[in-house]
Amino acid sequence: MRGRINKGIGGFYYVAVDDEIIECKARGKFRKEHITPIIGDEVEIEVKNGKGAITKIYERKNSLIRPAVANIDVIVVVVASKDPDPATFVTDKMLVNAEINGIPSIVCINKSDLANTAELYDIYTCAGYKTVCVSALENNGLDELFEIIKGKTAAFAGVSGVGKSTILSRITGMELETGTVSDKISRGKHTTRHVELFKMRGGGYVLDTPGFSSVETEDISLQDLESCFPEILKHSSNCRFRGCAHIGEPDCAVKNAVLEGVIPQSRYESYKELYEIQKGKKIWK
Ligand SMILES: Nc1nc2c(ncn2[C@@H]2O[C@H](COP(=O)(O)OP(=O)(O)OP(=O)(O)O)[C@@H](O)[C@H]2O)c(=O)[nH]1
Ligand SMILES: [Mg+2]
Ligand SMILES: [Zn+2]
Repeated sequence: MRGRINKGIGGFYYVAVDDEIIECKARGKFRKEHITPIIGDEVEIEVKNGKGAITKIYERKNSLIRPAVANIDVIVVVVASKDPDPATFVTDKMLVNAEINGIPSIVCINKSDLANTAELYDIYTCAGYKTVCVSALENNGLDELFEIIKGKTAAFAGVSGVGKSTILSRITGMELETGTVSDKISRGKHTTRHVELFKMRGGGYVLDTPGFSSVETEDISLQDLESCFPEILKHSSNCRFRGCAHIGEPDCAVKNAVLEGVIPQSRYESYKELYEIQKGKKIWK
């Protein structure tokens, strides 16, 4: 039987076959081959004596490491206008990881009821990302978001407390566990503990993921880093030097665009910080 992994807990995988969920273990051969099934995987399963086993993982269209998800059509990077304050560097790192893996992404600014969203909206539309402003609390803007993701497999990512599970509860009509931001901070824990895939009404899937406070970017060469920032890539062909890193070179079209406000300052800061991080990795390798 062919199915799709919905969630994994304590060594068990829950595989959806049509509308049935079957608890499965992964065959030992996967461990030997260092392959770990992940949520979103298309798999072949066998049921014997009431026990399910994953026997095959179909080739992944794509995958991400954090959150660990596979076969994604779009990543929705959620950021809150307030409570918690917008974490632009983490948001940018998530967008970079999506770019590295060739997965389209959009930005969803939640909690539009708490603070003005215009600045964030400008940053991410200038960067070239489709951006939607919503308030899960007041049920605002969710139709527009739904129109973008319907029929697709959409993974929701973003730091803890931005409201991923609240948005997904609205969209799926299910009651996902949510928790207040002050509670998350006082207990030092995020609410959603596991990645879980849900079917949407009218077709498509959404994946809820645990919010991390920090995200590592995957390895990428310094030359390729600019291609993970669509707005930087767009201007880089006008730099005086080929292979310009847009850090200290003269006549840099990217830095000029930052000065003119065409490239958002916070995006350029993220680029520079990632450039330094990747450069550091190279030295120690
Ligand atoms: N004011 C306001 N609060 C919201 C909104 N959306 C979510 N919240 C609140 O924000 C808090 C965090 O929401 P969650 O849905 O648990 O956040 P999460 O991103 O899933 O967090 P983790 O599972 O820990 O990663 C809850 O108290 C929600 O009620 C919104 O649009 N406006
Ligand atoms: Mg959650
Ligand atoms: Zn340059």
